[in-house]
Amino acid sequence: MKINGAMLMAGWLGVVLTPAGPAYATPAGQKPNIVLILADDLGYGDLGCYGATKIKTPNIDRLAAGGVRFTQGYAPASTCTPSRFTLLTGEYAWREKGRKTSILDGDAPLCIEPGRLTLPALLRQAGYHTGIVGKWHLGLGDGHIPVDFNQEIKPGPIEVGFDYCYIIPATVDRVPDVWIENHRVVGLDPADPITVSYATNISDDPTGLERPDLLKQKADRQHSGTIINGISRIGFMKGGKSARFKDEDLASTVVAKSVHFIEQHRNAPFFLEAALFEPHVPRVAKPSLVGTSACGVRGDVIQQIDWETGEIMQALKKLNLETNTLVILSSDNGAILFDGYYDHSFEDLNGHQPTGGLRGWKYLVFEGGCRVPLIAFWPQQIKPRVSGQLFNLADMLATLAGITGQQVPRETAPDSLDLSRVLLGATTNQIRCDTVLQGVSDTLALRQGDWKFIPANAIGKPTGMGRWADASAERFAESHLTAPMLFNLAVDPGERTNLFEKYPQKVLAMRQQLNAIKNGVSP
Ligand code: NG6
Ligand code: CA
Repeated sequence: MKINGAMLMAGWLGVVLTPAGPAYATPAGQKPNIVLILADDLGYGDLGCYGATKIKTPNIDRLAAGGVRFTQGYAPASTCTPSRFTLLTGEYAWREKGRKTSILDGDAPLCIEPGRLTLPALLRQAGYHTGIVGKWHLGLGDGHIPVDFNQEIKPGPIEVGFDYCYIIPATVDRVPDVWIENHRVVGLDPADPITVSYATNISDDPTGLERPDLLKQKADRQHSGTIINGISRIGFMKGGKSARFKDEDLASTVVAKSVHFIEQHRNAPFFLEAALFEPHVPRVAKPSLVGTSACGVRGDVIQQIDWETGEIMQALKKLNLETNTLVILSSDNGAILFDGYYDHSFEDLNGHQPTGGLRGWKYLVFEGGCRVPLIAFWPQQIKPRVSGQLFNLADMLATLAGITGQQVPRETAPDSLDLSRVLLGATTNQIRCDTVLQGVSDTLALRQGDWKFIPANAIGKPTGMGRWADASAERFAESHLTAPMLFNLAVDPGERTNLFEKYPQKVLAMRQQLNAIKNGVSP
């Protein structure tokens, strides 16, 4: 199918959702609650159920053992903003023109058009209460004037389908370091207004460069802006002192707000996205979890993910909702060790393999950047199993539409496939055969069956590379390839043997398929 702009527009505005076939109803005729736990930079090898031994994740392992654990789950992109954009819209982020969906700063405008059909909007139309707690990173405000954190902040999550939000604007390493509940910064004193800048130092507080002695973690230049809670951030922030969060408290706040949302909506179907902050930098565990893993702070904060998951499951159980709640756990992109703060994550690895031996890291189109843990647990409908079927988080929208008995016009979510039958174990066929993966600087790769094709990138310095100046040499070298790559993942999951010279026809066919998808033909 050829998708053009007009069809996409029609999909956004005139959204017609036809109830389709029976939804997967409970005996009481209720739709399942849906909880999506999305970690930030969690790697394919970071959980016990995916082979980790130095990090203990018993709560998540229980979900995997009692549900379906995917071995071929993908984040649509190897960085947060495009990955989350695709998750919520069912459209590959690279289709959007104008760099609206590259990694966003905390004062960037909203990158999802209000009124567009999104995952939460779809579920809201199906009668769900929809909420998001945690990381947002999809921009705020309409971009006409710079977002003012002292006023009503919109459009944002509420305008694109969530009934409730308790979020931080971007990343924990970016200003402003505050919580926003619906349209307002939480705990803001009007006498101490917030100003944010990514260009000039407007703050009265010292920066990391000025006062390295105040820092809990040393940082690279990019992360050496305003010091907040002993951690220097990207960007500069003035005011809002009473509203600033403490990194040590983030996980407990996510749990408290998530549990509260669940309790409030116990009698109606709800959709909760718990967008966790870990193990993204800066890595700071809550005091009771410091030093609990066998591989340093990165291991501790992954165990914190497990604690958060356990608390959410406990809340569901207490309310007797566990059997009829579909809990999905995944990550927005693959793992990274050094990402701006010298927190010893590399030195403390102790044999742990964050990507489970896959090649590359976050930012790259290699498997280590995009392949992520993906688990779905729903005792009432999902039988325990391990699945090797391809699943891209782009598919979540059409899949949850399928589960809640709705049809989404293909133009509305052009890259989202309804994999509800895959999720529920009703078929063992591969329904998704191709998937496009996006790296930093607009690099794309194609996975097709067992094959992976990575075109040669433009030679030279990809845009934005200056920002990685302090990062590892490996990341720099691997992000601008001068020759195409072709791997057979069935025999070479680590993407070590480049077969592009051996199989020129395959390269040609995959190049054509990637171009066809780029030009609008959905797989
Ligand atoms: C990058 C930051 C990195 C991280 C990332 C976003 C630099 C050098 N690096 O720009 O630390 O914040 O953005 O990560 O600035 S993500 O998971 O939200 O995409
Ligand atoms: Ca991320």
